[in-house]
Amino acid sequence: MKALLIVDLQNDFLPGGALPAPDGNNIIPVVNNLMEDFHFVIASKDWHPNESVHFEKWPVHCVRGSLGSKFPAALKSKNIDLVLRKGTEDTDDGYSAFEATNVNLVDVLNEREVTELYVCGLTTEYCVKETVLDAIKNGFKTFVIKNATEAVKANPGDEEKAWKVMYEAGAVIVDDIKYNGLSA
Ligand code: VGL
Ligand code: ZN
Repeated sequence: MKALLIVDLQNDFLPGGALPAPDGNNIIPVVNNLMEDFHFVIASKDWHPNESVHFEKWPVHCVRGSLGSKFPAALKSKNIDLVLRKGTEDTDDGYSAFEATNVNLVDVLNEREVTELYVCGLTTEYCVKETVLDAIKNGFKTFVIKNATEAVKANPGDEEKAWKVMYEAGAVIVDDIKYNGLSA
């Protein structure tokens, strides 16, 4: 069984938001299409308290319940089966979706007999990368859908490095799974 995991596709990571991936809007229609191909769709949300050590590194973003924390209106969010909340404490960054505090993601995936995890979303260098590395560590066959993933581009070179790190850790980078015959 395969599942789609959409990482942090939230207003604050899109143009006009507090910490935008400059080309983030490009992935919304791609993700809308992808969701049709999966029986189990999970989406993580960065869900920070008002004050957090995380905001020593980053502008204030994705404060729980704020407009910036919401899914963009253009995302067909009714197709999401499970929302994960992460970065919920003020103690650390909580980049990885496997650090969700409302559910134990490993348990959920095991219960649903998910063996193949397809990851996409925002942002390549941080939450997508950390989620992918944790997925591999936990033994899931992990794909990253490149044309449904965008970078925040905070530091030059980090985006390329993130793709390399994910690839070298064992992630399979796919471009558009519809055209690779993997979506059946
Ligand atoms: C993220 C920076 C800070 C992300 C979250 O979703 O990639 N990046 N918080
Ligand atoms: Zn954050």
